[in-house]
Amino acid sequence: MSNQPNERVRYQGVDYSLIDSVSGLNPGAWVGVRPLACGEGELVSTSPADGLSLGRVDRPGEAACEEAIQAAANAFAIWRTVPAPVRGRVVRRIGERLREEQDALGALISLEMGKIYSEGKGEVQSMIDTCDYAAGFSRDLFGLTMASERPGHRMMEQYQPLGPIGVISSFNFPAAVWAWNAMFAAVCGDTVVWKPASAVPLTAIAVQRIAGEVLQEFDMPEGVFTLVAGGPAAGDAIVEDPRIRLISFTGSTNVGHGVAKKASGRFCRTVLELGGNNAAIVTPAMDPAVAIPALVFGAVGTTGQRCTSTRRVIVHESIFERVADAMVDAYGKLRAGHPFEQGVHYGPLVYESVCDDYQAAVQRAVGEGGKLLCGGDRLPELGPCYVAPAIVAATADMPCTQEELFGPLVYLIPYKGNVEDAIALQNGVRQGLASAIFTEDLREVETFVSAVGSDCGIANVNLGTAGAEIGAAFGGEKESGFGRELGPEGWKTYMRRQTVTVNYSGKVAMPQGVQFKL
Ligand code: UN1
Repeated sequence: MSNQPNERVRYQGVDYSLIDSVSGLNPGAWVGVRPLACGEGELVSTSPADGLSLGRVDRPGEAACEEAIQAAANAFAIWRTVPAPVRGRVVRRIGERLREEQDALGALISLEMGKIYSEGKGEVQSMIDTCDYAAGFSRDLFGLTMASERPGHRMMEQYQPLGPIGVISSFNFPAAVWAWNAMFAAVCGDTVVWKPASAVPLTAIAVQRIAGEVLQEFDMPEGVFTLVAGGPAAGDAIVEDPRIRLISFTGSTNVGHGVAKKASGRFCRTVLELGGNNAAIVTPAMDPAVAIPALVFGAVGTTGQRCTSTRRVIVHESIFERVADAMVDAYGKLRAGHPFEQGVHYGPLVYESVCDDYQAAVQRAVGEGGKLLCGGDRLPELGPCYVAPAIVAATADMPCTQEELFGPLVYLIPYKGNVEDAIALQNGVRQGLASAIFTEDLREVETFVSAVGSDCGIANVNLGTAGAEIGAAFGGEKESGFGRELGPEGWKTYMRRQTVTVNYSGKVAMPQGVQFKL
């Protein structure tokens, strides 16, 4: 795939076609295509790729948040009555619009967040696929009927729209996290209030405008999709507001913990996609032609800024040197650079301060006894946000290996013994999002995916930890979060489950043989 965006995206002059203006001030809050009055100060969105200012955002305050949430509540009253397959048509149309805008939106994602252009476009592809998928199941949303123990009674369960939901998304998938939640929710009859990460407000504004235009086209309520971008108070406003019936939060375990506490305090449903500390096990029965490229993409792809990125490679001691050499060798072939540059494997980290954290983490690993095999430096010739990915030979007892660092730092950890010993190391952390094993040995594969195997939400065999497909449920265990996005029956998360019992017998009957005569 070319790393060059098409001519509609004028790099540097920046006419992304999707945001209002670069010289002007982009409103941060929207109800459909209607901008709200903001005025809480200005946020400048700057590209980590080259430090260029991409656009200015007028930050929403409390009043704008209130207006957005109320609009979502008002829209819900109508949207829930629109037949689900018709809601599905709206979502399908959003998918069509995203197809048309894939290059421009992919480029905006790459510039604002820093991922390489093929990943920027890939993120939009994931949104398109989600729209197709959600449009398809808009004719499902099915319940079951059950046999009643009472004569002349029928029992069934059905799924009803839940209400306005809040999507609080992360910087690393600035558009797709919204789609994964909002497209499912919209088909289910929910309305969506979106609070994106403050590093990526322009991408959110572009997506909001596309979705808002489709609502207009279908003459649907503008408040089905609302946005509050760049406002410091927006996250709390959504989490604490009783009108919001579900919070889907993607971000750090730390912040997620606060969200979970507040939301559960008011008995609000949550989906939490939090940090991973993902391991890949490499056994002596691995195929290096499969393992090495997958390990490198897992650790370095998206500059190590996926919650599914590979942080730990747990290698059998007998092949440790071989795997370490092969990885160092592969890292030598990696090219960092501007996301639009041809042949570049990874772009910048999102902020300069993240580079400081990254270097501190490398130092810490060395301080705890790790051996730096390669990388770890800044690449100032490229810009202040670029770093060279690091490989550290470590041991599982080093405290740093228990924590997630959001960047391209991977620990190579030896294991002795058999696959059970490797699995124990893998599972021996607080997180449980994604995991992988590289082996051609059937016994090892089956052990890894058995009840005593990986304890993570995702268990991959002969593929890396990162790079999930939307057709399967996505989510983690332990400190990596709660609930699932996407996948079969993923829609149930966004609906209210209701048991219905109908008595057509003309008589009164209690269950369990209870007698109650008047
Ligand atoms: C993937 O690895 O393809 O924030 C998906 C994240 C995740 C998505 C990762 N919610 O990184």
